[in-house]
Amino acid sequence: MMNEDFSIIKDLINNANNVAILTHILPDGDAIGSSCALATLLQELGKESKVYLQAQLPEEYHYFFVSDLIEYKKPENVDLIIITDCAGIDRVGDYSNLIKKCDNTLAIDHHKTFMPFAKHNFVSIGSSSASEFIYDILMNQDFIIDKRIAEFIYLGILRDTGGFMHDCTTSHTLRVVADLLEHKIDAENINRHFMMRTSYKTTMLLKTALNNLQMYNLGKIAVSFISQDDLKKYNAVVEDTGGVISHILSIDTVEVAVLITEASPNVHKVSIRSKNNIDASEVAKDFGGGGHAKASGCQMYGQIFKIINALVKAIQKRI
Ligand SMILES: [Mn+2]
Repeated sequence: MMNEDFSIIKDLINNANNVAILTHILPDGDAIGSSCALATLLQELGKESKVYLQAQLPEEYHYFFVSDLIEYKKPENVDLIIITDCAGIDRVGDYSNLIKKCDNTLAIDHHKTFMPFAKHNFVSIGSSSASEFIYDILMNQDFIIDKRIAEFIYLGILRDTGGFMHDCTTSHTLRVVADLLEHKIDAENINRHFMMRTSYKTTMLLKTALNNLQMYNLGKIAVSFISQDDLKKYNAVVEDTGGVISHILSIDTVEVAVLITEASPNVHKVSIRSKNNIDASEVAKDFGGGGHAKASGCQMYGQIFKIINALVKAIQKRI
């Protein structure tokens, strides 16, 4: 069933004693925020409830004290499973088989691509985040939201809206945020910790990328690279380059930014970002990759100068 009355959700919660909360693998801020908000609410209602993760909680979320909410063992004897921020069952990972076995399952999501997989499925594609949608459900059903729950919901909205900058940020989103601020949440510190914090490794990789920056077509195309040696020098991995390409794209003249990272010797991970007219996914497709119009990627092999040449040509023919 899809998008029944929200009162079904209240009934499911009231009738449950032990509730497992699941979210997507490689959880992001919305996954952690929405699932921890629900686990907190359920515990406050006197239920047994945990968020069951399949891998260690990423370090940055240690900002919140969540040891009472997170469990790494497999859920047992649960009578309700709630799955947040998962567009499909394939996003659930190893615990997806539990959903098939459990009688009461409830999916709450906000993705356009949502495919129903639980007994009860609620999706709101107009919501910025699963966290925003959960706030609306909780308010609609007169659940009590305290400061702790409000901070988790704020985290989810903050991250999925890119700090209220992405176009999923609606007037309603900001009204929800206004309500959350009424709970005296520590928005300033959450903003600083989750939006304005970079590791030393990433900062050094940014320095490297800026040193290696090359501009083409009167500054419309910017290309940079990070070698295996650079990664080793800072004891970094490809994932540590996160955020570097957005710095390059932020340069005023730049229409297309490319960052090439040598993931292993002569194997290069290429990230392409575009501001306006040039379709980054088309460029990536030329080299067997793909993605979206504004963000795409591909993998390329061989010498760095040849790769740069090929990529610049592929972008120039689209300018
Ligand atoms: Mn989300």
